[in-house]
Amino acid sequence: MLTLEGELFVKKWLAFASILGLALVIAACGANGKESNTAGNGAGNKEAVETGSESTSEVVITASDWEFDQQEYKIKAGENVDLTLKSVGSIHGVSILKSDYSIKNNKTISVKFDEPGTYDMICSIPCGAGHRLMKAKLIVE
Ligand SMILES: [Cu+2]
Repeated sequence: MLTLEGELFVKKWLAFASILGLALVIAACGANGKESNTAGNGAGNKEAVETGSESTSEVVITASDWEFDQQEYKIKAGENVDLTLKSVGSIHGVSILKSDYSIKNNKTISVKFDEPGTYDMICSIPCGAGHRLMKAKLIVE
C-alpha cells in the first residue's frame, strides 16, 4: 500500500509523462503538416502559409465559380487548424458565420473551435451570378 506522499509522487510522474507524450505527438503532427504544406502549394503561395501558428492539421477549401469543392469540411474541436482558401476563376472569400473567422482569397488562417458544432460558410466577396449559391458547412467534431 502506498503512502500519501508516494501516491502524490506517482500522480505527478504520470502527469509529466502524459504531457511529454502529448508534446511528442504534436511535434510529429507538426512535421507532417509542414510536409503537406510544401507539397500541396504551388508557387507564389508561400507567404500565405506562414501563419506562425502551432496548427496540427490543414484543410484546403477550393472555391470556383460558383461552388466550394466540398459541401462539408471537418475539423476537430480544440485543435489548431490551418484553413486555406484557394480560388479558381474569380476572386472568392470565405466567412464562417457565427464566428469571427473569415478567409481572404488565397490566404491561410489558423482557427480553433473549442466546442463541437456546425458552422455555415459563405462566400464573402460578390463574385457574380452564382455568388449566393456558394455555401458549405464547417463541422467541428
Ligand atoms: Cu462570391
